[in-house]
Amino acid sequence: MNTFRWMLLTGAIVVLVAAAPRIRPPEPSESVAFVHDPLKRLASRFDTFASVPGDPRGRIVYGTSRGYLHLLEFNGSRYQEIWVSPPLLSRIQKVLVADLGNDGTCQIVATNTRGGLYVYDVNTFALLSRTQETQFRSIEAMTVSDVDGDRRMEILFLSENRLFIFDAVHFVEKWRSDNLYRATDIAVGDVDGDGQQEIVLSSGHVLDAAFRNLEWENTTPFGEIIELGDVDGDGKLEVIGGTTQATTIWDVDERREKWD
Ligand SMILES: [Ca+2]
Ligand SMILES: [Ca+2]
Ligand SMILES: [Ca+2]
Repeated sequence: MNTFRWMLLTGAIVVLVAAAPRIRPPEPSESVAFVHDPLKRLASRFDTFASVPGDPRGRIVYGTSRGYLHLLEFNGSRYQEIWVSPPLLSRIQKVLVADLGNDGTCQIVATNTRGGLYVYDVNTFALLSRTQETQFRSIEAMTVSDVDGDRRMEILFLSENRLFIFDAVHFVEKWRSDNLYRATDIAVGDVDGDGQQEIVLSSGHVLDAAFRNLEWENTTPFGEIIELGDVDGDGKLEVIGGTTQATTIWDVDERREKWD
């Protein structure tokens, strides 16, 4: 092959390569998101996984059947464990991370099967609060929400069917229900669109969040698990109840199951 032909051939190859559609390598943020997602997904699948809200370090907390809390941090390419709690004596059944005091720092709230409720600082890992050994025998459901409107969170939980509200910052009992509710899940939100929060129990009970009087009792439980969401876009939250594999939706303001 003479030099001229050789130049033509290499020139053609260069043109062809340049013209070929390129497979764009993933941007760094895309690959981060890709690695993040499987673990973030765990938080939506398991009550025992929770991500630290708005955390640039992508931290995730989870609790295990062996009774430990683990905190993972994303280092840019993978998760690394940066903390393990002391043994919390029994199976961890629920983990939440929230800014309880509305001061910009988050806390871990976890419950175990022996009625233990623990609050840890997510930055220093200090144990901030815990229930005493014999204080509660079980905790069936737990959430955090500001139910009295002072911008700081309360911890709401059901123990042996009684609803308790604890001040999350000072960890003192603010209220307990006289009534018993056979509920396995709890959520807080304005489900009737009147601008006031309600406490919704999976047992089918809807309580005013501030005064805790019963606003509505459904004829059947909402389900094993409940979540609140505006699924019809009318600006009001519906109660979505059922199991992980069965969904029913209630319009609380209309006090009926939502029909398709
Ligand atoms: Ca509050
Ligand atoms: Ca309301
Ligand atoms: Ca709605």
